[in-house]
Amino acid sequence: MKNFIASTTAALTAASAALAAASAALAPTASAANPNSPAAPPAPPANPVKPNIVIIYPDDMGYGDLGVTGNPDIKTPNLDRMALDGIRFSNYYSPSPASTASRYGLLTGRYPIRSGFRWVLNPDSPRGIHPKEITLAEALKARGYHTAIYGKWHLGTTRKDYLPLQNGFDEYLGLPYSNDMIPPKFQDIALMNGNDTITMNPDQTRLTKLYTEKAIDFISRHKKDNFFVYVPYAMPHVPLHPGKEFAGKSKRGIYGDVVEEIDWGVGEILKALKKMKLDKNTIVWFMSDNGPWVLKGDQGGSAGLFRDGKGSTWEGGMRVPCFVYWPGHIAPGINEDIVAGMDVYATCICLAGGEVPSDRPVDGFDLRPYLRGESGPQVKNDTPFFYYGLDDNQLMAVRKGPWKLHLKTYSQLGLQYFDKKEMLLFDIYNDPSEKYEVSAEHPDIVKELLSIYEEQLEKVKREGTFYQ
Ligand SMILES: [Ca+2]
Repeated sequence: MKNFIASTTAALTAASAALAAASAALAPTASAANPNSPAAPPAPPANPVKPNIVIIYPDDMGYGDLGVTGNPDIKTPNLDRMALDGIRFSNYYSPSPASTASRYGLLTGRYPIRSGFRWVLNPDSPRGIHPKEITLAEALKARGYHTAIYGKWHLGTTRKDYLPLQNGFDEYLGLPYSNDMIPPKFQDIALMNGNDTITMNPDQTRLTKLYTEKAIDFISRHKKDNFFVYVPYAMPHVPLHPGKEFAGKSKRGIYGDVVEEIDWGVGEILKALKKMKLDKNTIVWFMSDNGPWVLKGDQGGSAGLFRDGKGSTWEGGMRVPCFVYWPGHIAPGINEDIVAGMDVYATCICLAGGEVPSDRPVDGFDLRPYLRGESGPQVKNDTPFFYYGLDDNQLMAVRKGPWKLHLKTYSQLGLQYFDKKEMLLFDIYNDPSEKYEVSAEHPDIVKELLSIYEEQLEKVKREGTFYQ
């Protein structure tokens, strides 16, 4: 298979200048907010139309990898503050337990089964994001936003059509797929600028800082206009390469070093927004693309109290940190309702004053009521969440309210839980760790969820993909 990137003329550009303009690491600071404060925040005003939008999307960060989500050793003061001063969605699901499919869900608002390609694209995979998809960047561009992505793309590389500039982004700089798809197992990896290659096999210790600085530079160039910046950091996906200011600093070893550097990057972006007086007109989202690579031992993250990790549709594969920050415009607190990456798509389009595409199935919901402090099943019409996994986006499980029914399971760790029993029911609110299998006690719930599962299989098959 022809590789578009490998065939692109290497055009060495001024990326090194961006690298050189490094700023000092933020010193860890105590959280400004008290999580136990009983005082109810004043009701925020209605969400104004057209805020700037920033989405920060690290790779393979687990639910349990941050101070605010219970990690005792990794210092994340900026993310902790963002979570406590913003909304923390404690029942947020990534669209998939794997990278490509997760990014597809985030950027199209659609379950990854609709993509027409497998869940993880290799550098030579013939398919990529279909030109008929309306990405979040395209939808926002149509509303007058300047758009940029700095980081991991992973939605196709073998045709120019698949790359970010042809999918709504004005600017791109980054590795176009996972940072472990490198020699000797894979061919050389490109650091791309737009459609061109800057260099091959870049020094990965510079990536987190580079992406952060590019994002801030883009914001500063568009501070008088609306902008959308998407920062899918390459890490903490292995191989782990902390910048030199962070290497060897964390108690949690090299994994902690890279997470602490990402925390620094988030802090720099928030600080820059404030300095440019854009913080009250910019909504910032932070989510991981999927659960941690627990099989990597101390080089992988922690899913906290959730079972298993990335690749699996156990909670550890898809329940990840999700914070949204927008001072003065959202009601800070914890929201326990079920939300997912596809909802971020719909919400951002609505915030921009646009309309979610109606000529295709879109699975995301507009979460603006949650941003205003509302909650409850009415916001999403009590819609079930579907867990798509394994290597061709199979429907594995369904959740509605507290109940989750697994029809198929897979373990990253190769473990066979519950004696290979096929249908497993859990009460996720009471049993978030999926320890107590209760299908025998609730045959009526099993029946209801099984029927929802079968309906979804049929519906999605009927609706098809742009590749059919
Ligand atoms: Ca990932």
